[in-house]
Amino acid sequence: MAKQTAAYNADSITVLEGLEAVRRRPGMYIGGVSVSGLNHLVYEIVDNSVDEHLAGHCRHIQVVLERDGAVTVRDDGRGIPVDRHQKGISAERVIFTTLHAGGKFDNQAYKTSGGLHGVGSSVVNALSSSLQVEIHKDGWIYYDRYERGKPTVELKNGLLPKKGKTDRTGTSITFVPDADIFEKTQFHAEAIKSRLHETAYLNPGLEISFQNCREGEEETTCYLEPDGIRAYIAELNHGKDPVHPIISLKGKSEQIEVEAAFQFVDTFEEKILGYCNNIYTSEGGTHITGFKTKFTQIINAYARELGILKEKDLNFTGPDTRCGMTAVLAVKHPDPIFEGQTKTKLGSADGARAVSAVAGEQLELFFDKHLDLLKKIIGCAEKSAKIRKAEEKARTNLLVKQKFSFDGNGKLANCESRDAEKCELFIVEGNSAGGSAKNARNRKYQAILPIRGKILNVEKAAMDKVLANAEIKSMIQAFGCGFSEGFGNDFDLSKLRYHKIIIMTDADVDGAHISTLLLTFFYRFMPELITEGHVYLAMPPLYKAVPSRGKEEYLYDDAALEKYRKTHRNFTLQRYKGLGEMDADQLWETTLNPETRCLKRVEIEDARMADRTTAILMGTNVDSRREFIRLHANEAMLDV
Ligand code: TSJ
Repeated sequence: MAKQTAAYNADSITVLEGLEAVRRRPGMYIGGVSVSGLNHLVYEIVDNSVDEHLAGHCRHIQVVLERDGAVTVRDDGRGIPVDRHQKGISAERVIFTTLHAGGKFDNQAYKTSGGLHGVGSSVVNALSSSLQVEIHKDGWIYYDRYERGKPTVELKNGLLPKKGKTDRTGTSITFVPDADIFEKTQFHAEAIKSRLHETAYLNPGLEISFQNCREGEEETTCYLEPDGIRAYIAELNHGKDPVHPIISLKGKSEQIEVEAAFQFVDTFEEKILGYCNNIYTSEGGTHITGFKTKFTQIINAYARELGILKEKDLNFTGPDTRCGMTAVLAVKHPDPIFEGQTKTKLGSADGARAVSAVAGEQLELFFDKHLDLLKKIIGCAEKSAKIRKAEEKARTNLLVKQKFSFDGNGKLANCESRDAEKCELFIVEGNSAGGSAKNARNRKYQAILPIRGKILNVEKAAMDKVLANAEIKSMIQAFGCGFSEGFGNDFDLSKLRYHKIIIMTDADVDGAHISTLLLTFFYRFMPELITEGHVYLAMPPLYKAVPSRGKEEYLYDDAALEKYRKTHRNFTLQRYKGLGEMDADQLWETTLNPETRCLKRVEIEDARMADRTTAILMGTNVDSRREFIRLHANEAMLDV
């Protein structure tokens, strides 16, 4: 009998067709085949162990990046059921070969506990060149193995083979991502660590260890956060000036468990992270709105009661009351509905009622006892309202000006087309390069906005300074979609006039710095621009190689130069120091022409990590920046 025959009954044929569909269109199941999709495989598997923890049976999860490129996830839970399932084969087989609910197009992700387990594990199996399972259960060690989703182990009587005795219980999965599917198969260790830490914050009492065994990266880290989301707030506010000690609350209403922690810091930012059943709800949802509405209501009520708001005064706005707030809101819902483009928006209406009820009751109890603290928080709202009013004035002036001069201050060389989808805006460092770009471009679809030297670092500047900055004003005007920060949200992506915004700077340290400043500005004021994939970096060539015979060639990085050296002997090399050194034809061919140029799209894999890194690198705290640079110095490429 052939080795795999046991797996092929009528059921498993449809099963394998299902997994084949995953392999044909992996993006539909894991979002994409770049590094973030790759990391997603790990999260899918870890989530199963977290479910086992939520069911009350698992205290320790271990994640190991193996030296050979595999990853192992191990837990000390009850072990995946191995008994014969109704289809006559081991339940474990069913879990790894059946497409479960929880795909991108299902209404709900998964239930808190006792519900669906193994969600996504068949997807991981389909996308792995090999996947091994080891289950410790009932005194035995069971094992199974798959290649590209197909079992390679023969069942005996429909049951898994045993490979020895054990005195513990648990599940261990080791898999190798399929190089035929993924662009790269190297997991992003920092992103995985960040995600594991987040999981530890959300599950106090769960210990998650991370081990990197890859050559040159060896490390072991352990995440255990008994203080839960309070400790999470402490991390999020690390390096900032807190206005008061962290406040947290907890309760249950309509079967929904609600937990929240928050702390105001001396910034103008509002940062509220929402979770439902351990899933980060990046698109927000009812739990967030319930919390916000209640919080604003309570602050206004107290402010009136204390006479801080007089009869003639208007209420604080919602954003006023949250100015400087960092909050984490975690709910456990028995049967949540997820909505939105990426199914990361909590839609369940009872979510708002439950959070509002729990937060309302608990906050009143707390503030009644801690008036000093309450006054500090109202102080933040007062400060915000004052700046908002000044702001509104500045904004009206800006909008009036914008109406009368469509193209801003005249530096923008706009394109002829108004078809935003086809239009591109190049933000070019320096007037001289800007001039060449204006001559070189395709006037129909390519607009050029030259900016002078270093723009303002928005991470360090106050709002009114940011809005007064000429470079920033001309960008806001050129994009056409407003901006969002602090007070009110005027940003409207549908008004964006260019679907590609391309940063074009010299390939040197100053150029990199200018790119960073621009990205910081976009990230803080128009994050959708980045998350929706509209921001690009132009890649001007570093060298031009002219061989004694044959065609000249542009080389875009040092790796390309190395390769060129191997295949060519006699050639002269021209190193481009700046965009200004290229004539219009060269600029067109290397950087502007959509047929021949090279662009990098800016992506954010982990918004939480990006946010922290932005604060560290561009903010005012010098010590944490120095520490970050010390830790990451060996990853940097130096310009010499
Ligand atoms: F999904 C998976 F297969 F990929 C996977 C599952 C991966 C890993 C690393 C762990 C797990 C997993 C599953 N850990 N623990 C469990 N537990 C169960 O599946 C389980 C055990 C016992 C019972 C029971 O009712 O006795 C029920 C379940 C769902």
